[in-house]
Amino acid sequence: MPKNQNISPEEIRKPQFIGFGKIPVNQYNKTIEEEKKIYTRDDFISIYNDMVVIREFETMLNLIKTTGEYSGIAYNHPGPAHLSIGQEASAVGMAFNLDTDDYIFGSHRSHGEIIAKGLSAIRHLDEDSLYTIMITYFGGMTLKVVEKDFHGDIKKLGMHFLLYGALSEIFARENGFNKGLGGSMHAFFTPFGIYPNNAIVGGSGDISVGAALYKKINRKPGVVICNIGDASMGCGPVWEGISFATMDQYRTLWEGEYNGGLPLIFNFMNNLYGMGGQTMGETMGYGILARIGAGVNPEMMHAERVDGYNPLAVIDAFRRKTEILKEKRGPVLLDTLTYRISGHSPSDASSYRSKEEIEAWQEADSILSFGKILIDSGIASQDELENITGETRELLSHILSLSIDDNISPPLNLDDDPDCIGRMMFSNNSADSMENRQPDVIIPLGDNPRIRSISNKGRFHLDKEGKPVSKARLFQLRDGIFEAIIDRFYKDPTLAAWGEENRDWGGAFAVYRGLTEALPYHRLFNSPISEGAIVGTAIGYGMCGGRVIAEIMYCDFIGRAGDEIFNQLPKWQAMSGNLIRMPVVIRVSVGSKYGAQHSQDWSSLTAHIPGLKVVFPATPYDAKGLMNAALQGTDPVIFFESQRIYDVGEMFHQGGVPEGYYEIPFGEPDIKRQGSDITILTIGATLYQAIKASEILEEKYSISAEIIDARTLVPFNYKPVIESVRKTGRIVLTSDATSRGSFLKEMAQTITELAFDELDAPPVVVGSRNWITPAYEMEKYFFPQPDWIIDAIHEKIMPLQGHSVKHDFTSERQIDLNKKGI
Ligand SMILES: Cc1ncc(C[n+]2csc(CCOP(=O)(O)OP(=O)(O)O)c2C)c(N)n1
Ligand SMILES: [Mg+2]
Repeated sequence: MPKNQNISPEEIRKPQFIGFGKIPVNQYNKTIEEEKKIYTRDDFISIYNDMVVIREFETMLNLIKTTGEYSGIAYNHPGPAHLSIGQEASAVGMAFNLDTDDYIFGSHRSHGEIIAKGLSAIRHLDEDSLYTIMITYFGGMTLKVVEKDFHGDIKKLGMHFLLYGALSEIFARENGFNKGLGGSMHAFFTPFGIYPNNAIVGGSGDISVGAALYKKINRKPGVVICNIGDASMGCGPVWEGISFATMDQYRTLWEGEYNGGLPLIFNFMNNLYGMGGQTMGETMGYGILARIGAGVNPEMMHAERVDGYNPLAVIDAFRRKTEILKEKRGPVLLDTLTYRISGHSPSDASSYRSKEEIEAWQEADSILSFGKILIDSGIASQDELENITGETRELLSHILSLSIDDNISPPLNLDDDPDCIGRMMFSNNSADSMENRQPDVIIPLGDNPRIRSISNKGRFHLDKEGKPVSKARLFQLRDGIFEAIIDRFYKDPTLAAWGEENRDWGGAFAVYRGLTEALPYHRLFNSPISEGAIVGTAIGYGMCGGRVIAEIMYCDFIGRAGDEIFNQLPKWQAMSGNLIRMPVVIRVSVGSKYGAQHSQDWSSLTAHIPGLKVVFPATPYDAKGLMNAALQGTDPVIFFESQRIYDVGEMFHQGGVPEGYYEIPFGEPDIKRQGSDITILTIGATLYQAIKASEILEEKYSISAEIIDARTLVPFNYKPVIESVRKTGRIVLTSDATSRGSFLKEMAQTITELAFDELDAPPVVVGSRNWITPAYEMEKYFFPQPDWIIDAIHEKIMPLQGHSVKHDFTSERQIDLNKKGI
């Protein structure tokens, strides 16, 4: 059923004013006597202890970076260390009441948050669960180190484990929480609810929204906290994430228990600076960051500024705000005011702020002030607090010596296993579904109107008499993709899909027609026009354990999701030490007819990035089989679809497109036409131009061309291509991508290297021109045409008897065009 929310001109054109309510700023005013009724003595001591542990941990790192030693232990750490000395109260306050079902995401400056959340998780877990987590993590290799000669209880062991796992990660050791592949800016530990920290400023701004969606859509307990800096409020992914998280539809359209806001807090750790830029007074205009919430939705995102120099104020705010989330009234925006006493990094000379300012904040230091409150109110003695500091120093010296010992904590052994990082890029799993429960659907699969109409369609392009099937009766490429997707929606309860026109409209190019009738809102919904967040939320959803299909309407728009596609989606599996799974399929439609900003094939850009699987089917049979494989796997897949061929029928696979389930393995090119004189390797829709060229070559020049459809760009098995070249001695490569720097060039170079002795001529690339894509009327001058392929063969590979060229493919022209940059 399409939604029915009529927008009446009469109503909407009425005059009115928008009113804004008050946003609380530093309104916490409880006395310690009042707080004593809430917290036990142990709670107070824990809060103090956790702040001291963070402070000492980072002081140790600072000393190592600046003096090369800590407590007489020398070490050189060449990597980054963005310290949060001064910000401890905000981290401890944030984490204090969270348990392992609550997930935090962070930034480049998240050591403090990791430690605070880890210590809080240890406190919340029972001993058995804690020990199970530690003993099973990477087969217990991290635990083994801290367990040796350890005396104490499991909780204390947990603390050793946390600090050792985090520090070894920062020092790029295999025993680190992410096998040393995350490092200081990305370290995380999901069993404690510590999700990826992000070195890209604002990177968590949309990923965390996906995590909250995962919890909501799959009815998982817990909330999500997105810890990001004040300066990240200038970043696109943060704004897009906020838009995505505050869509009206969660309340207006999502039904039953799915109705209501996301369990998410955007927690801005507001230290008032973004490197050297002062966010209040210089680089931003919000004055008080919490103001931003006022404009976003009528609830003003329940925005509030809280004094992050007082841990009790922060705990109080988080307690109140998580209640709001539990009532499904989220998301929330918190402006947690704090100060970074340390430099941005240890090499920062703090030239952008005055000594007086730093000293004033040092004087107000949260650990000193909180310690004083504890002493003055009789909760702890000076000696007790000093003991905490002394014991922490001792513990950290011990942890440091374990982490830097090359025998105890070596880095990954790339000498013995040179491919180990490479292998961690992918999981290469096969999983019918990500969870075992009944999927939420509205109607039985057999009742679906699209399924019914498809059942009457011709699954091969010719009928039994060998006559072409009419377009209206033909099973098209878009039907192949649809069949694979709807099948998975009925198999995998976690599968959800979103994009700009996914519901009602039926997907921008009608691939999803029939899904709206089948699926409730929480499994298929329209997103804001936020390509970054469309992909970013899919990443967060995937890394938490859900399978997802996100749609980018035109390939040209992947630029808008650049960071998400290039920096986030491909990397988290490896940066987790291959523990995280990323069952995320990004469907990208490659346009035509719509000119320079809607008709570009950018598959090469994605194939260049390690960690993505890249697919580009050109036939209905391949489209269905490859989509099935994409949805069966748990790796990120960029699934390209050409708008030129959404309506083609199956011409190659005898028997047509099977009705049942089948997979086409990634990486295997397919011979679409047998031949003996020349090989033509195609990517995407150009297959059909190559077929026409091969028919002309046969008829006019008696040349038999073998056509290989790459089908997948990454991974790719070169063997069948080399086999073909061994037979033909010649190869042309063609696709709709502009030729300079394209994946065709990569393939041509690789084939030259692998089959040099088999080749009679160099591989020749026939791509699109290195221009803007012109209007439809001029497209034939831009995209490869059959006669281009023939001219290129004539001029570069073998003269064709009696052929006269129309297009200049000579070496001279190639040099000239390159010289001109076209
Ligand atoms: C997209 C991006 N741009 C620039 C940087 C370089 N950089 C690292 S931290 C930082 C400042 C971030 O400020 P804020 O978000 O307030 O966090 P803080 O460092 O204050 O904790 C910058 C500009 C980056 N890592 N990512
Ligand atoms: Mg900042």
